[in-house]
Amino acid sequence: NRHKSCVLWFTGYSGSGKSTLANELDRQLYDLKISSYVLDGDNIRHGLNHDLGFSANDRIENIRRVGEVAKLFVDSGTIVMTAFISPFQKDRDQVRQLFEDHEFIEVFVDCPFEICEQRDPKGLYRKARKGEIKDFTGIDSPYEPPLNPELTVETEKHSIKEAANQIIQYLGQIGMI
Ligand code: GGZ
Repeated sequence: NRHKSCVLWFTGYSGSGKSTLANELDRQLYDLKISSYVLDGDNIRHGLNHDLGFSANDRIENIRRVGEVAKLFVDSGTIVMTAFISPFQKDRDQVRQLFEDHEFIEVFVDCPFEICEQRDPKGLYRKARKGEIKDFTGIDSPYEPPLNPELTVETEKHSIKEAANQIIQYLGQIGMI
């Protein structure tokens, strides 16, 4: 299939559904015979960025490197999805600068903080509340919601399939796929 390439830059709290959504989209794009790839903590923080933690400076460097890697994927003709909290607007804006206007699609995975904390899929919020993890996003480390995202998906109100469909529809509308 002929398609352009871009980065879908997901941002949102831990537990908001970024990785789940990115992986669902990856599957749907595969069915459409479109080459895609997911960058997330599993393949980046355990490898390339294993030297980085969760201080503000380490998060800044994490996002900077992910942006550069995402650019390589876009250059290779892939639709790349990044699933990182990416809590700071300034850093997301700096990554945006690496791309052509149509290539960078900021997707706000919007889920109320209280719901993310209730979901607590990995028990990390509980640990953070007990003080066993520090600098936890939304507890003792800030999250800046996007000011002007291309897309917002509400994962409290919609299923992952519905949110993925919304994004596929958007990619169709802008002529990306
Ligand atoms: C936030 C943390 C922290 C702290 C470990 N704060 O739900 P998860 O587990 O899989 O997603 C979270 C992930 C966040 O890493 P990112 O690379 O996305 O963060 S950033 O973009 O801010 O650099 C969570 C886990 O790592 N985790 N400690 N202190 N999340």
